[in-house]
Amino acid sequence: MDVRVGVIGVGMIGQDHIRRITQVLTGGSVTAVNDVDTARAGQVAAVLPGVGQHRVSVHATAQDLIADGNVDAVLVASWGPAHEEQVVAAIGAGKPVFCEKPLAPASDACLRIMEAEMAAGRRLVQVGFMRRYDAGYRAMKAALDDSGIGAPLLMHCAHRNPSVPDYGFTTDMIISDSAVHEMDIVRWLFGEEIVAATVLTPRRAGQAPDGLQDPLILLLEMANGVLVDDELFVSARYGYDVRGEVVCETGTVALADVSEVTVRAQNRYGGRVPVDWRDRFIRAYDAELQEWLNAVAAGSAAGPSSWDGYAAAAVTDAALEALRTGQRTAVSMPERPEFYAK
Ligand code: NAD
Ligand code: ISE
Repeated sequence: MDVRVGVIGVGMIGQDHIRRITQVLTGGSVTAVNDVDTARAGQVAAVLPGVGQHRVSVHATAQDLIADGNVDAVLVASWGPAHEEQVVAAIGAGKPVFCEKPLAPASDACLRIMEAEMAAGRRLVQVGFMRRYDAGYRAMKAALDDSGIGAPLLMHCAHRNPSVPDYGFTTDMIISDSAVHEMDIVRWLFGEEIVAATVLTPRRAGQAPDGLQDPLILLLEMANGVLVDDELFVSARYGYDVRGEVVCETGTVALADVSEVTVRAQNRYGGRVPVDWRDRFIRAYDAELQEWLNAVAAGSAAGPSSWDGYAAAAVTDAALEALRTGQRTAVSMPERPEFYAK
């Protein structure tokens, strides 16, 4: 039988995940939705197939959805500050939960999620760090693990969005919502924790929305000495562009451009720049959610854990402090609990 999924938050990514569960992946069906925007929840549910005679339920609260007997597992795609309460409630009900990143915008909330999960006695949470499933980053990790080009020394990253959503996207969110992807992917690529963060504020782009300090440069220091520079530019206009190049002792490894073809004509050549994150990481989202459905069906857990969500949030805390003070800020983190052993 399919895993019956209840989706909390049916905005951009909630709807995209519903599309993939319903039309692309195997082994899952959406049986219930909830959103604080009840009209939106109703519109989304109205066009879903449901399961057999059972129409998709629209719940007034996240708690009602989690308690629904037709929901085996919960997908949280609401705004970051709402994640803690919803994930902890799903854990309390003993239901596996896929939570979009960030697990929570600050580390104390992530710690409470970990405590709830450890008290439940088994892993129930997968965090939506989809870059770990991207073919480019996987090939980059394989090249690094192969060690044919020596030890990694530094990494250059760029994370450019064409624009920000029209609800109040803040400078802090460039760190907690956007840079959190690089915080996770470098932990995964290098198998090391991040120990310090510094934030630099270059000249501000004229087209940046009022009050937004855009772009930013984030410097991350890894425990093994690797230094990561991350350019974050969320109103870059021209497209969605995620770049990465690792410099090792005797070679480099970089993400390739992702255009399917390049066209040469009239003494020029060019390719396609992705429109947005849905476009750029479409296969990675498919892969992460298929792995989640498979794990739920098997009664196991996979993918990025609450510890990974927590570790990224601890770096976020340090980076936000660095943004406020202009100072290099150490990351404060306890030992990784045995429960989350690698
Ligand atoms: P969005 O604003 O388009 O959608 C969020 C939806 O959640 C809205 O419909 C809103 O009404 C609803 N919502 C807010 N608080 C709620 C609550 N307490 N209970 C129920 N519903 C609530 O935002 P989005 O872009 O879809 O982002 C949602 C989450 O997904 C965020 O955590 C974001 O960081 C994450 N996200 C991840 C990726 C990725 O690449 N992995 C991409 C985009 C967004
Ligand atoms: C968004 O929430 C995402 O997660 C996207 O992947 C990222 O590129 C964007 O900057 C975030 O706002």
